[in-house]
Amino acid sequence: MERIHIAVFGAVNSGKSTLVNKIAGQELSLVSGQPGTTTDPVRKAIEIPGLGPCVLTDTAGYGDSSALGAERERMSRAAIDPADVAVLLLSGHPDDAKWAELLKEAEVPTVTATRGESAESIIRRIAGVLPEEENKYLTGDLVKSGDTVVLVMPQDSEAPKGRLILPQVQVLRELLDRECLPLCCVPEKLGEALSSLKTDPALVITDSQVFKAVNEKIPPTVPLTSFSILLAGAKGDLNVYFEGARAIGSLKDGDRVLIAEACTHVPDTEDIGRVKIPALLRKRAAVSVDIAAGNDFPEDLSPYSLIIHCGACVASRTLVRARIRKALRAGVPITNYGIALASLQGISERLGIKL
Ligand SMILES: Nc1nc2c(ncn2[C@@H]2O[C@H](COP(=O)(O)OP(=O)(O)OP(=O)(O)O)[C@@H](O)[C@H]2O)c(=O)[nH]1
Ligand SMILES: [Mg+2]
Repeated sequence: MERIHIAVFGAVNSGKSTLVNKIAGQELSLVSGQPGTTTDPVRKAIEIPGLGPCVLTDTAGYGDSSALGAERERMSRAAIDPADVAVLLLSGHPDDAKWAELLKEAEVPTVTATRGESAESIIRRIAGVLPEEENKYLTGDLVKSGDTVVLVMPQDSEAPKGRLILPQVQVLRELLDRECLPLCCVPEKLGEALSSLKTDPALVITDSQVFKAVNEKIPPTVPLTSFSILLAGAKGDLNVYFEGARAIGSLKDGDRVLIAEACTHVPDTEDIGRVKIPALLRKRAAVSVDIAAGNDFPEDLSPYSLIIHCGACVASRTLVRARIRKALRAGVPITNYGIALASLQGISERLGIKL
């Protein structure tokens, strides 16, 4: 289950931090009579009785006329996309209505509050506007109990020391829950893994960086997918991404492509988003590539001909879907790392993607 992201907005000095502390039942955020006490968004993972595991975000809000006011408001706006629910504290500020409208446009379920309302009452109303949780398997209907599934997981210099990355752990756990028989190997051992089996596996799931090599080693009748495509389906929208991948074919010299990464890991020389995808794109056309990492996602998407989003292993479904909506509204095609790689390596047919 993903944590519920709750973000509190309201005018400067209206009582946002007081409200946050009330909801949290503890002192998360500094309260003072001095306007502009909260500067950068304050985030904390907490357990809220009645809601469960949440991430509660206090913001600087709006209406701060000091030198940094506009920057603080920009940071507050960036807290809208990851929010599953917004609490808008109304205080009679002239911008209250504008923010109610912003939240509505972003399609974030919103609870309005006023000073002095009890935490219990606000929490009850938050629970009332939460969207129903879709609890679906990453592996969907690709596998069933008893199926052998081969997982190809390169452990190269990009892999973290001593552990597996989250999508691999999630898929592995899910296969165990679904009573499948997972067989893990590095790409170099795929041949041996396959020949150790009495029958072909029901599915091969690979890291998308080695799609091509894996595809060449497995029988054409064995279904093939990638960790990143499984995640893309669960967190984003595969149809939108497949449609977006078509735009790769029509990229022209001078076009701009936005690579959006949800995490802010240290860039590595073999980095997929910063190196591999741009290099493959540039084999097609002399495009320029911008990178947006973490919460940083451009307000204005109009300069871009294509957006390629990471697998979003650390980002919530809400954040990814908010970005997809923004891209669609701006008329900019959006796709995903795994699907872009499949398309760039000319093996999208193998994945059942019609481009
Ligand atoms: N009486 C009363 N005072 C409140 C209430 N909520 C906030 N205050 C007071 O209002 C002042 C501002 O409260 P904060 O919670 O820091 O407000 P904020 O919106 O987080 O302020 P900034 O971070 O500066 O934007 C403090 O002096 C609080 O004690 C309330 O419900 N009742
Ligand atoms: Mg505050």
